[in-house]
Amino acid sequence: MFFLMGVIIVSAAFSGCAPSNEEGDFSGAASKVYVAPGKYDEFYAFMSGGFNGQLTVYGLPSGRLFKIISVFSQNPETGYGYSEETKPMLMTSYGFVPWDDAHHPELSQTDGVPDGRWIFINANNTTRVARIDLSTFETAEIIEIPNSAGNHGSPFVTENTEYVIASTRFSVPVPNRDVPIDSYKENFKGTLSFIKVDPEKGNMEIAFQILVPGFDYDLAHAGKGPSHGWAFFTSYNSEQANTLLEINASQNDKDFIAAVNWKLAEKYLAEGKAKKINTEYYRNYFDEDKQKAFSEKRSSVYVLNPKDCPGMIYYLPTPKSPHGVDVDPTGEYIVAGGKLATVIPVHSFSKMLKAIENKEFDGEIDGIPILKYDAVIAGEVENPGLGPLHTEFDGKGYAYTSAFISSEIVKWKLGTWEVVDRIPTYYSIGHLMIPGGDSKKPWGKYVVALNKITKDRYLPTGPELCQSAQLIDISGDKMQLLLDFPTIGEPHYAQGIPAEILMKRNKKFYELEKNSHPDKTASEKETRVERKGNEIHVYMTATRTHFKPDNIEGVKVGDRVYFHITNLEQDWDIPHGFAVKGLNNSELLIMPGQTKTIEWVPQKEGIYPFYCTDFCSALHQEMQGYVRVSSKNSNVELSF
Ligand code: RUQ
Repeated sequence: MFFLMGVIIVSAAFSGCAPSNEEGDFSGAASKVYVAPGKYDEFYAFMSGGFNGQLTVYGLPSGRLFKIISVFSQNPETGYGYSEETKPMLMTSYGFVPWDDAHHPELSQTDGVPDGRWIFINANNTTRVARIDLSTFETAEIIEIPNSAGNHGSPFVTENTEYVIASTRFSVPVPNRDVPIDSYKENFKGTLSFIKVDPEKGNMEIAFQILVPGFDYDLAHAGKGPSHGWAFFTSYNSEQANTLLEINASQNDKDFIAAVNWKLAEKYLAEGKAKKINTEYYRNYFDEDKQKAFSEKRSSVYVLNPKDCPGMIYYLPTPKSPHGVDVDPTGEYIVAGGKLATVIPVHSFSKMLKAIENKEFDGEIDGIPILKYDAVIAGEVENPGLGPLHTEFDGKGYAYTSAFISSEIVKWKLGTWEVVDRIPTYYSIGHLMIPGGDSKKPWGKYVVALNKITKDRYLPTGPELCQSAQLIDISGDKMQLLLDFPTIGEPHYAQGIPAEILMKRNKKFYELEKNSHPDKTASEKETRVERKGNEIHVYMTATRTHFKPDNIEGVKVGDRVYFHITNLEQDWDIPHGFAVKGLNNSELLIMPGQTKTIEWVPQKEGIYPFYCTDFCSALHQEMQGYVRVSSKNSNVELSF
């Protein structure tokens, strides 16, 4: 969350909003969100985990939480980031970074419509983008973004997921180096990154970056339909201040949306116009055949400079520190959230093309022409509430904008720009989400308000309260509040998709036969324990209702013990867990057909029980065993 309005946030939360005990009309609301036992929700919703670093999966309209997908943070519930198979996922050029601040999930699209193959999410702090496979709901890949700091305007997709786009919130020296901070204006630069996505496998590579003046590039969205081939990025701090941004970065009347013609950028790249910059970053991926993650180091990236690439990028002047930028389903309107502005400016893509043709410029910055505001503006929404941030669309000609300071959603009509309805939110809404609401084909039945401040909405839980979302029915003329539900971590953006699209793709288990993990144990006959110097490798199987082997002797204090456990089950919903007394990092959770490894270094002699941590059958409580640990110089033989 931006800190610019810290002062206003507090006052809004205390006084600006209606109290939550105000009478509301909730008639019929209960039956609209009630999903009878055994029935399914209509939509999946994916919510950013914020500073929790993960991605959460909810059902709509019930607001029930189904899963926390481990992405950027270690998760002891599943062993993610602790098991040897998943640790490489969290490698970066700064070493092992097992936490992040995840903001914006974005579904992959085909023809501008969410297709349910993958979902991407950004890491804001240690600049990364993850891709989650929606057949397994597991993180398949994480790529680090070089020459970036505060990977906030990310990871939005182009119409056919050709690219995931990303921008730097903080400008920094490119390449990064030791310079005085007050040399900001001369040394600090922004980058706009284009990450190529393999159309079949989804693998990501940084195709190129565009070097831009040192503003703060905040958010982004790609064009669609007529604007396919373009991408739009908001920026603030065109003053290029490096201190006290709340005063110094809000002086200019207008900041900018950067409009990038990425098809032309591709052409310049092919013509060799890009410079290769040396910089280190990682691409990590989970190989489903080997059931193991791998890290690959990259050492350079291609960077295009607008000065060498005429026509590749333009600035659209946009009032007062814009935050969100959203493109309507037709691809014609580019809506900015001017967070300190008194109107919502809407730019026209077709007017923009004309203005470029007619060279209606108002100067330039570092080779980037600035288009005239009047030449590109389609309209301004008046009286949009205070602090407009983000806009989603219902596919029926209406737009819904979150107003952070006045805590409300404002519904307005595309083309006439008139406000037709508004509804308070509790409190301080940031993003909002309509399933498919940033695509060509919104499923415009609900909008979810993602609120920053909870205050008195729930039973109090000490100073720290849960984060919160609200479900609002938008099927009629008037919006109707249906449900409040808590979220895990600060909810930034979210995505939604009809459940039936994802249910068709769902994988029930991993096929044991396809598992080519080097430490797989294919059957109970192959189970064994091996010593290699002071390493002990336990090749163990798990199946209802026992581990094999279940009695291990001959381990010595200080040995590095690796439990490589293969779950032999081939059935849905039968994971096995594993924990041994004194194991000080995490348990393991092993899906059917998977192999997982955990390292354990016993410190004291004695008997150490182990057991299955995830209920699996009537004899779950019998699924256990013992390790005998002897002193360093004992002569107990290895046996199992
Ligand atoms: S940001 S509001 Cu990433 Cu708008 Cu949270």
